[in-house]
Amino acid sequence: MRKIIHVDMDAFFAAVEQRNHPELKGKPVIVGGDPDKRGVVSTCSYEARKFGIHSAMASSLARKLCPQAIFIKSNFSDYREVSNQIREIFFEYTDLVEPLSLDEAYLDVTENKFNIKSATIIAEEIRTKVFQKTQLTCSAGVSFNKFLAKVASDINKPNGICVVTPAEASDFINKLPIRKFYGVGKATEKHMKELGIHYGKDLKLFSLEDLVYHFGKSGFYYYKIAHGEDDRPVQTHYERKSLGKERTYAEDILDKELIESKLIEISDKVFDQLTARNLFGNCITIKVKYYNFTQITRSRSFGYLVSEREKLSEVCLSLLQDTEYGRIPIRLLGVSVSGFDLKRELLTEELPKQLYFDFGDDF
Ligand code: TTP
Ligand code: MG
Repeated sequence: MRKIIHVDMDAFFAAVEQRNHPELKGKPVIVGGDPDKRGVVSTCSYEARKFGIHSAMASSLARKLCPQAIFIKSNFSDYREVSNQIREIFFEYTDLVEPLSLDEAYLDVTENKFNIKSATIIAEEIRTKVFQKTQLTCSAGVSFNKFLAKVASDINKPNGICVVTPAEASDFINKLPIRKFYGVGKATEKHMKELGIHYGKDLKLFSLEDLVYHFGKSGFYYYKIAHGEDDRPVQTHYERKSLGKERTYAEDILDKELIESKLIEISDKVFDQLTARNLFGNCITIKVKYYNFTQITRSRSFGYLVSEREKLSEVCLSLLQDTEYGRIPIRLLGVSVSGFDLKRELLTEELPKQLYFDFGDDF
């Protein structure tokens, strides 16, 4: 059985800002978009969370909830520096490190460089070293698979640790509110609650067939995690699955031509980044968020890799035809390309297959 640790920094961007500007300590600090320019909150200090503020909330709403909050622009080079420091600490213990973002990673410490038997001891050592090195706190989850370790790291946040042993797993899952299950977002939570699923124990009552019936492919995942099963290894070489860009505009846009030109702008940026990475994909997705925050995605797949700038923008524009643009004001546009694993030989082959589907929220 594996020994997995999930480490996640506490209020990461905000904590770095409070460390770098001691006058901000103990205060509600919000990192992210300007409330006057329709930005969104990247994260906020725990002092700000007491007011109900959270990541991805409109900054203007955050300011309403807590007028005394201090807004700070993000400083990515500072966050990257800390991120590198904590990764160095992880690598002292194992090479099996899978970073999920700047502030979190999975570690497989089944075998480790100090031959320490207890993953809990390693997690505590890491937390101590992270604090000594960065003056920042983190939280850790320790368990025998990624799913449980990830959920556990959130349980005693901030500056906490939670260990879920094989013997405790079943009870732990029984009591877990379904929103805490990694991968269950707002929409799925609502759907589950309608089915009477509030805690892990309720999810366990559903058969695999039932869950697939209600949730499609994700049903397999929900079934497995409800039973504490997750055999995904800690992946050290993460392969990029998609590349995308999106833009939120200072003012909602209704004008059709303007929207089209904005979309081409994004499409060109994405194309530049793909070219820089020598990547081409066969699936193109656009995302449109309307003024009222409802959002849709439209996708198209090809039997070959799209390798031309004009083709990419042309497909984006044609996908746009299937949205309410020009009728409903738009606040955000996005373009993403995926499906990089088609063989290179297919680069120029023409149209053997065309699929069309709507991803709903899963951009
Ligand atoms: P999280 O680990 O999700 O959040 P956090 O570290 O701020 O707070 P905690 O873990 O204690 O709950 O994300 C890490 C950083 O990623 C966060 O500090 C800012 C950034 N981020 C965004 O920019 N936008 C987002 O929507 C989220 C969730 C995070
Ligand atoms: Mg965090």
